[in-house]
Amino acid sequence: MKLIEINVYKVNMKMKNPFTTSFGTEHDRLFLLVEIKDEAGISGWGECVTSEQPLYIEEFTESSWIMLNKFLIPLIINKEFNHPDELQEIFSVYKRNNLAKSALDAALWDLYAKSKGITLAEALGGTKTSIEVGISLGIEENIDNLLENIRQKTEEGYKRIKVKIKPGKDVEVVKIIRSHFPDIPLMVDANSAYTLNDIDTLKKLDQFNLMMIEQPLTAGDLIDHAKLQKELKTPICLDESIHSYDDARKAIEIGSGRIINLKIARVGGLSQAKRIHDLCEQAGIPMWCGGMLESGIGRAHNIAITSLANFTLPGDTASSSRYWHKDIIEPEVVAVNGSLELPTKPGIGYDVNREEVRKHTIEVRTFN
Ligand code: OSB
Ligand code: MG
Repeated sequence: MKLIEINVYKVNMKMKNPFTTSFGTEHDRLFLLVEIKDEAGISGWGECVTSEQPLYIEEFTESSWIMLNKFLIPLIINKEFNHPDELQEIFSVYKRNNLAKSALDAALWDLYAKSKGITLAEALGGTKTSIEVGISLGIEENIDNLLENIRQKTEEGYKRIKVKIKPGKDVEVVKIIRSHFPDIPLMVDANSAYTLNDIDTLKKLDQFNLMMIEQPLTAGDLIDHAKLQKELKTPICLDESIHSYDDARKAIEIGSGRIINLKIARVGGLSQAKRIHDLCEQAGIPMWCGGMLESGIGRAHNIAITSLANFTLPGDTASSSRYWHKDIIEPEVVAVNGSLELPTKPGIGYDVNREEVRKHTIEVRTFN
């Protein structure tokens, strides 16, 4: 594959409903898409899942725009590649910026699978033909709204409900949820909002039979997470803490958690995601694929990686209609009764609706 053209699209899409976490509220998604074309005229697509502000991670849409245009794309434009894994060494000259790197990695994986005539899932070594899907619900000011959301999503068949918590909106909220829904598969996500000083509050969550507590402490706090896990019965699931294979290896070694939420972008792309998958499989660490409020393009990559065997827990790959009035892929992603069929067409397996992409695009950069 010779990468003869790369387009970067800055896109703004209005979300159907605002989404609130311990770090803030998102109303719109301002993110990037990358399209890589080879000499055969095939296009591979990837999504840079940044937000406008660096609240979840240090990268943000404008920083990734610069990272891609000024540093990463010049390293690969007009170069020949046999396999997407080859990007790893080339990109390693620049530190971190995993979300930007991942967008190119994902696009090259799509291009690679399309040029081989196989699905992205097959290219990655995935074996499942359908996957189980959970849903992530934001913090609500009004508890009745949250209860109503949970009721609806449970009725739609989602296989796991995740609710966001933060200090002051935790134990009482979960207690009320459990009093209405004693048996649903339920978990919470703190997005790094606590410290070890909150250990008594976090311990109180043990009584609610939660599947896991996601990322209670700050990213990088592997040692404190290990201390906390020793005090909790509920498994800790790591999200923000895992940026690389070595983070996962160290977390597993010292017992920082018992589950990993793998986000392709956060670890720098599919090549790394696959390595971490294999490590977790060997270590007996269950995993699931987390979401970043993606458009259909990012979601398609999430669906493909979830076809690997060790994604044993339901992921965040909910239906397109949960996020968007109209998605930018065709067909849209539809979970039926909490399950999704893997697409069967080559590459990401969904067509990019260029007209919809155009409607949301505010700036494009073309390299050739
Ligand atoms: O922590 O998993 C998270 C969204 C944006 C940033 C971080 C997170 C999330 C979600 C939403 O939980 C998952 C989704 O439905 O895409
Ligand atoms: Mg999370």
